[in-house]
Amino acid sequence: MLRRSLRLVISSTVLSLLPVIAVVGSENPDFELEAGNEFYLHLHSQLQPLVINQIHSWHLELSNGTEAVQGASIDLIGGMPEHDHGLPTQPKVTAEIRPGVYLIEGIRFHMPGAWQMLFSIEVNGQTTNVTLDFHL
Ligand SMILES: [Cu+2]
Repeated sequence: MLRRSLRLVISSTVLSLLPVIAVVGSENPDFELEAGNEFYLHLHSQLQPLVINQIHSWHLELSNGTEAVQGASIDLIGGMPEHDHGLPTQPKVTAEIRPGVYLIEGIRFHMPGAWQMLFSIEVNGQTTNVTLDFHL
């Protein structure tokens, strides 16, 4: 039985030109991330509560603080740094289902512990990397 304890440690790493930033959590399987005052991410799991071994989708809502950011190209990878392995699947953004809302399909976490997701967001030729750390 997996009880999901949501303790969020969120950090953002911006590889390109933007300053690094971070941190806000919420109580359900939603995650809020901020990258350099430039982007705000709201990640919403379609699987609630978030449990292991179920393939599911997330919605990634991307805004610049005032409006939706449309047409972004988003890649993601995930894994467990402490175990030195990745996700058992290769989730992908498959659609922008509403302006600024991106559908990520194929997410599955196969063990409890500390997970990390790295989002690479390209808008207008600039790439911003944002890291989400959380516990399952
Ligand atoms: Cu592991």
